Order: sequence, then C-alpha cells, then structure tokens
Amino acid sequence: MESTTTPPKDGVRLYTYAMSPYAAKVHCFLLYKQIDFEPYYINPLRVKKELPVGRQIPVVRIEGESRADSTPIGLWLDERFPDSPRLLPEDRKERQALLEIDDWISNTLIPGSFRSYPGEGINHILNGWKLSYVMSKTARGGLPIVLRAAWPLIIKRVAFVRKLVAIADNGLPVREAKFKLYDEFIERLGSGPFVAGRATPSLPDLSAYPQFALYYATGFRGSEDILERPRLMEWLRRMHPYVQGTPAWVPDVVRVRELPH
Ligand SMILES: N[C@@H](CCC(=O)N[C@@H](CS)C(=O)NCC(=O)O)C(=O)O
Repeated sequence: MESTTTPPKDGVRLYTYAMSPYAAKVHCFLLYKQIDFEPYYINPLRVKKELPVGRQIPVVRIEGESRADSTPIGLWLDERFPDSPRLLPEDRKERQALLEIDDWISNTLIPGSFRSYPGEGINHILNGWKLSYVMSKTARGGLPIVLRAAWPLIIKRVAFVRKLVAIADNGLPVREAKFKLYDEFIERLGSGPFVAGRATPSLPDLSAYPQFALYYATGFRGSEDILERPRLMEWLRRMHPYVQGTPAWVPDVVRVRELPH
C-alpha cells in the first residue's frame, strides 16, 4: 500500500487542495508542460505533519526537493523541464510583462475569488458547504461531519482567507466586483488570442484558467456568471486543449459539469 506521507523517490508530487486557487495554478502549469505528476490532496487538519515545507499549499516536490509558492514554482518548472513547453519566453521584457499580469492574478483576481466564493447571504452557506464537500471528498482521510457542517462559519474565521478578502475590492457588491474582475482580465488579453495578445498560452493564461473554470466545473452558485462574458468564454475554449491530460485539474469525483468547449 502506498504510504500517505512518503513522496515517490523520483517523480513529481503536487501538494494541493482541490479548491486552492494557487494550487490550481500549479496544477495547470504541470498539465501544460506535460509533466508526469501525482497530486497529493492534503488534509487541512494534517498540514503541519504532511507538508514537506512551510504551511501553505501549493508545494511541489521533485526528486526529494520541495518548493512552495505558485509563481516561483512555475519558474522552477521551466528550469527543471526546459524541453517541455515553456511557461515564459526568454526575452526579459516579455517575461516581466507576463509576470506583472500573473501578479495581478495572484494579488487581485484570486483575492476577489475568496470574496465571491463563498459569497454573501444564502450563497455563503451553500457555497461554504460546497467547499467542505469538495475538501471532504478529495482530502486524504476526509473531514469530520461536524466540521463539514460548520465550514461556512469556519471559513469566515480562517486567517489567510480573512487577509485575502480584506485586500479584495470591497467597494462594490459581490457580483459587480466579480464582473469588474472579468473585464479587467479581458483587457489583459489585449488583441488575443492569449494573454498579452500572444499566439500561445503562457504562465498567466495558466494561472487564470482555473480561477474561472474551477468554480464552474464544481458547481458553485454564481459561477455561471462567466457565461455572460463571450470574450472570456472564447478564451476559456481556446485554453481547453492546453489543460487536458491526467490527473485532471478538477478531480472527477467533484466535477459536476463541463465547461462549454
Ligand atoms: N503566495 C502563495 C499563496 C498560497 C496560499 O495562500 N495558499 C493557501 C491555500 S489557497 C494556504 O495554504 N493557506 C494556509 C495559510 O496561509 O495558513 C502562492 O502563490 O502559492
């Protein structure tokens, strides 16, 4: 039987939560680069014991070396796997421009998602339970039922979630703030087809993809809003072939619908 804590000697392991937006970035990097890897859906109650480095998800472990932090992990993957599709081009200026967009994704778009999902009112309760359902179905060992039931309350009190919600744009109602972010992302596509008007996807495309796709695929309330932005949907369709492969960016056990493609 496979040990729950010992990573494979060789090979690549992604320590993740199914609904972590930062881990989902890295999952998409790995799929795009066609790297053979194993996701390890960590139990939030055992982070200290099971995570090889630090206290935050994601962590990638390659042949015994572990690193945290989604964007630095992306750069490391390009270094370690230079012959598979590159996340960033060589040109310094182009890299810089793409990393700035990734920075907006990590520090504006993702904090906004922590406000949108769960959201407010009844959505807060139902999406809060959805979060605990997904966590319980995917994390090793699952979650006790009491914790699952209390998740909508717990999530409000988790320090890193509070921090991210505080830096989100709180000046607008949730739905309007979400559409503002959609439009700001669409602006960053430039003339398309991919981010910054590039002909092929790069690191920020892969960082952004799950921020729209993950909530939709797992059936969060309010996630259908993406269908109201045709340019966003066209870009999601274009991205589809680049994030295929296994293990899928959303585990089958919690996928309730496919994105139109
Ligand atoms: N800058 C990090 C942020 C990672 C992060 O905030 N991860 C969350 C899960 S989505 C986490 O593990 N939080 C637990 C904590 O901060 O204690 C990255 O880009 O990977």
